[in-house]
Amino acid sequence: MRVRRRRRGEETERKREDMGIVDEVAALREQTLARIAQAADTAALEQVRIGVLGKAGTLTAHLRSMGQVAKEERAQVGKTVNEVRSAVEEALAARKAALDAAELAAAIDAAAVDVTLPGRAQQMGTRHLINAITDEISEIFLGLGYTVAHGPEVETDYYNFEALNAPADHPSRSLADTFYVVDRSGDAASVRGESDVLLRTQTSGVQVHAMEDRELPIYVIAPGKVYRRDVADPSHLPQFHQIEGLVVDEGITFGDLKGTLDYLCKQVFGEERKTRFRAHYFPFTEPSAEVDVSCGICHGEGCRMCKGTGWLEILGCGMVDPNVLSMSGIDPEKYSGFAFGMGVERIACLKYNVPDLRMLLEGDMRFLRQF
Ligand code: 2NL
Repeated sequence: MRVRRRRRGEETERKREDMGIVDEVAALREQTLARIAQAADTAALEQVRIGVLGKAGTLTAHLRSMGQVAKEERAQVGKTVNEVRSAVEEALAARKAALDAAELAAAIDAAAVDVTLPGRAQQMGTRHLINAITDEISEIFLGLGYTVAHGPEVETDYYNFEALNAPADHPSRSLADTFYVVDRSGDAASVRGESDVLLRTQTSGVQVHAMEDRELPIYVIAPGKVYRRDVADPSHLPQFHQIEGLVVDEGITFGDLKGTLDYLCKQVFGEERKTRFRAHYFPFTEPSAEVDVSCGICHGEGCRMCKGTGWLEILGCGMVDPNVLSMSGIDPEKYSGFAFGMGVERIACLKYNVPDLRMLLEGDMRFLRQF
């Protein structure tokens, strides 16, 4: 702010100074308008406004010093300063409106989604072959009047082995073949495999529960996951799926067993396929048999698929041992029955010529989509 001395004899000098403000303010106007035009964004524009019109602004200083301008010139100088202020305020407002609009447009552009870009394809899953086969076989038995039963995957030794006539020294009961559930105390007997609790090695336990709990006759199948201590290779998995079936009624014969399983094989593999029953041994059935279906590749001639035999082994079966019936409270003099068990992975691989059971566990969509 200029400090004016009011000494006599300096009138002419002062007048010249006062009128100089008009030129200064005019120059400030041009300079400010140019800076406003050049402000690149609203922040830079605000800096120009503060520098000119703020508390310590250059034009504000001129306004404040009006009191020191001589009366005669005050009107003209004041008018000029006010005109410059109006011009600067107008220019600021116009530039701010333009910059606001540009910044909003830029923000909208930056946030825009290009709806014309191609989308990312969603990987769709598909029903697993094991579930498809389980459902297919369940439907076949539902059509014959059976019901479908489920039970726990963690079973007691009694339901998995004892009630099925498996002797205490049967190899399947060993630590090497069955996953025993060690109790949480780390009990020594449990660690030695004398635990009473295990991961079921077959779904037979479900059927033992059915024999204990249900009214006779019984026509039931038990599909589900089972566990065995095997290392995975082309024909073994430590965890797989099984479907067992059990019939207990008056007058059931081996002929009923043969007719039922022959029908099953023709439904699953095709009407032209033949079956054969080979004598076998299971602790829970007597007599017992293994069932083969004629090879679908060579139709019995012998090929790589059937290892030259013309036959593919698909399941085990037999007439329920009378001892098994009586352990579950059923009178073997009045009732007889048959039972069977099959591996779902094995059936799936035989039906679709899959060379390795492990392919069913890999979750490779290129493989799974084929079925
Ligand atoms: C096989 C053979 C079989 C059974 C399972 C069974 C169940 C009860 C009573 C008698 Cl409750 N038997 N089940 C019978 C014969 C064979 O499975 O090779 N499975 C993969």
